[in-house]
Amino acid sequence: MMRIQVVDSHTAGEPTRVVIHGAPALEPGSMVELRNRLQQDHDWLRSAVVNEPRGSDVLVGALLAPPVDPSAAAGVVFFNNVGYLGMCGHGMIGVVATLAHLGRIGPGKHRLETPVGPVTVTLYPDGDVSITNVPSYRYQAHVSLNLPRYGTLHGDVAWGGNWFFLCSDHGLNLELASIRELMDLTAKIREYLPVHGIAGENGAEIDHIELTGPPLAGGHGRNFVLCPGLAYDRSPCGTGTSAKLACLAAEGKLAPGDVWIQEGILGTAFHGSYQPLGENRIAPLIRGRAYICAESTLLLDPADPFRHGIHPPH
Ligand code: PYC
Repeated sequence: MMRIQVVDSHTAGEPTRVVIHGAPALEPGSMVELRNRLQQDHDWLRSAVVNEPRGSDVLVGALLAPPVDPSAAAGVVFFNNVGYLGMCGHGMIGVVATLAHLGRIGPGKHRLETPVGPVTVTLYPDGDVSITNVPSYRYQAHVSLNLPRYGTLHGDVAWGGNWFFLCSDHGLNLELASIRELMDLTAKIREYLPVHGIAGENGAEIDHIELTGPPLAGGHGRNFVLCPGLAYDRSPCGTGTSAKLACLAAEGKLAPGDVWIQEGILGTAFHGSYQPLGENRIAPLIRGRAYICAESTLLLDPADPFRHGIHPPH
């Protein structure tokens, strides 16, 4: 029987499962190298940890690894039901809460390495966590889409640690009652973009779709985010909030240091602000809170045909 120890948390409703023991030993390296090795040689770990029957499409996994720079608290590789994520905002808040729960870090500033660059985090004495995310930017503005049944829609392409298409003229209510329509439209946008050559910088695939709209719970804006494996983010999405901040900054709609309260589809919120970095880049600061909800041992029985998870078609 193979045993993998995990700690589960949720950040504003979105779950994170951190693998703390039992993963295959990987040769030390940068988080890009580790992610590539995991993907090439041990992708079963990703699927066993986050997919059914132990997980679900919505779960984001995180593997802790020794950092390249020994002064960093940890390295992290994030993954989901279909692959790997460069960065994950809610997941990073979950990782920090998990490291604190395990007694590996205390309140204060820490650095963590990710495949898309180092991230500085602050753990506050009350349990809140803020992340200074990787440099974020709007890459393209007001891109037109012509979607059958929906007509002409527009959106911005932005980087917030993952690639996002952010659309505000969708005409839908950003409420759970509209979840089927929200899923349908965002899945159609997701399909449309590569077919029509709409991509991030250097042709990068845009794998997160973010619908934005007015707040409903006292914040400044609300969003609905479709993730790469076609699950929707229950939280306001840390990298999606970073992409939104980059667009607000590019439009001159939010001044450096001013707070933007980003609601997600459940009505939970992240507090965002930014500092300009020049050349249209910003350093987003995202503040939120994760709650630890389980400490478990996953059992992988060699006789179990689903020990490496069920791979649904996506
Ligand atoms: O919080 O950045 C985020 C995120 C990405 C995918 C799911 N959550």
